[in-house]
Amino acid sequence: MEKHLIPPHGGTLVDLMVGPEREAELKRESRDWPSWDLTARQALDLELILNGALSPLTGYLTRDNYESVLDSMRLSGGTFWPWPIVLDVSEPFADTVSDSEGSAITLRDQEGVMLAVLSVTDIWHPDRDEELEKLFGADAAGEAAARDFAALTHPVYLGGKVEGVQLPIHYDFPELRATPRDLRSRLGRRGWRRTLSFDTRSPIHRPDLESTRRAARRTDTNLLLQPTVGETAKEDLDHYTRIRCYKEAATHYPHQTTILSLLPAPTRRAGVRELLLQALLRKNYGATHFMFRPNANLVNGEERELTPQRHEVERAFARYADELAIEYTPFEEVVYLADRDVFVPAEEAAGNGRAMTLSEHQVRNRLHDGREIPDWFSFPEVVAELVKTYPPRSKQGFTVFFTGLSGSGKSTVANALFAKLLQLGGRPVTLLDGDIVRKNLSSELGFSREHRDINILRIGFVASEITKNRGIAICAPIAPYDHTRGAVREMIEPLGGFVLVHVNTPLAVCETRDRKGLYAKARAGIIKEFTGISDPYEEPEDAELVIDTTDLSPEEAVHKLLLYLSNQGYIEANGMPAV
Ligand code: PPS
Repeated sequence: MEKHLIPPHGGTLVDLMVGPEREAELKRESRDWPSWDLTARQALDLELILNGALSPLTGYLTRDNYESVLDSMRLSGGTFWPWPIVLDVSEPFADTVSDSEGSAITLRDQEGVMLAVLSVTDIWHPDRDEELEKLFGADAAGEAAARDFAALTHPVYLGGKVEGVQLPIHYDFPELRATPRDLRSRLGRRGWRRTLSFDTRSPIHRPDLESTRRAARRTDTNLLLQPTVGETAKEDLDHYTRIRCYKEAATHYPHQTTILSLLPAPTRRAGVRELLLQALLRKNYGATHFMFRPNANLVNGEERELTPQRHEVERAFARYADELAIEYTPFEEVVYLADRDVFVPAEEAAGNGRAMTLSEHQVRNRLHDGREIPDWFSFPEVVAELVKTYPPRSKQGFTVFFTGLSGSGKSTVANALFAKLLQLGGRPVTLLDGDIVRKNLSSELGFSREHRDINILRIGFVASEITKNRGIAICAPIAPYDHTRGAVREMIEPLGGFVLVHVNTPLAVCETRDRKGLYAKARAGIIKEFTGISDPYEEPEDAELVIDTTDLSPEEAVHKLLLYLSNQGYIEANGMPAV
């Protein structure tokens, strides 16, 4: 161990990976043990336990340690420890584990690969209300985070020592995933005695580069860009894009002054306690200083600060300064002064009307609308990565979802739209017509409410995959139920566009057309549960477009649709065919 580096928490860097002999023994013995498949969040915790990032823990907290941590942020032996690391499991699983001495379980990843063995010494039901209050506090932000945490956490806790067989596998960016041991030896080789670990959940743009370089100068440290890449919230940038952005941004720091290394940790939005834990993790990786970029998230369309107030953080870090040993370094926001082409601390620029900055949300909006990200704000390579992930609407995927009675003209208009969109070119187009789907994807289904729902959700799933991958899906089932159409909308909207088209040709017209002779059969009672005759059709109230084909030709209907898509930015207006 490099002597001049900061000592790990508790004095020794734990390594829980076993040698080949013990591994073979554990694999043999584990055949009769219950297996727990770790959730993504649990796999992150386990990785940090196994690789020593959670030193001095040698497994999951026992019950007395858990209670002590909850009450006083200390392990029962007195070591400072802010957050309870326990394994949460379901009731039925807990029933299969006996709490007698020596009962062991196998911990596996989602694919069933054996990662570790837990020798269970404690099994208990936590008092959830008490736990949430102590961990998350009582303010509104804490409350929302606590709800999410509770929803993701199983009701029974297990504690005991862990032996590692295999570190969780990451196929992406392995070169950026140093263990605490690896990173410490790297810092040692470079002779870095003072290292500032910087955490951020958003991409690094020019102001962040400026802030971090200033902070490193202020604290006389070298810079470790150590973003947390664990699970992400729904509204976050996916971690592949984030990491590609970090790699690009890292090249803009002066050579040899900065290291980029990922921290595979879950994010619980749990305020000060979580930040204290984050600091300990980073200390175990060899950092002497810890800085994070305050995190704002969109809550009901408004940007809301999620990290606790600066004075609260400072107070907590000051209180435990000796035991933490790693120092807290506040993040100083900078703003851009265009007339001088410089960044200055936001405080210095107070009152200067020309000071410029962009929030994460504003960046996202600009990308969404296909507007430019200015050069003063970011690096071209980082912007290029973001544009790949947040293409403007004209390059996003979308779904046009027709709904309406049998014979209303859905299929005809859908087919005409299909042809026009192919003629326009640029994106792959898939037509999921009701009949085609029922012949292939849903061939075993009938027309009960349950079967219709399964059918529509299948169509929705396929359309969502197409939309996600930037294609165009055109669906044309009857889809008679509002609730199910809503579920499809929810599936697709986060991935691209969703346009619900109600083809509301009146029943009488559909029945008169009766191309397939089905209405006659339905009236005669030969076909049961026929939509509009003996089965309900719930008219949509949320359709983006309503068309009635009684007096509208397919060409006219398609023109209406193309106009809508072009106004919304999904297709380029100049490609619009003339009527
Ligand atoms: S649903 O409700 O969305 O699952 O229906 P969908 O998959 O679009 O299938 C509708 C086509 O199936 C034929 N058909 C029936 N429709 C409604 N009710 C009953 N009971 C029924 N039995 C058969 C009918 O031809 C529909 O085709 P379209 O193209 O809509 O006329």
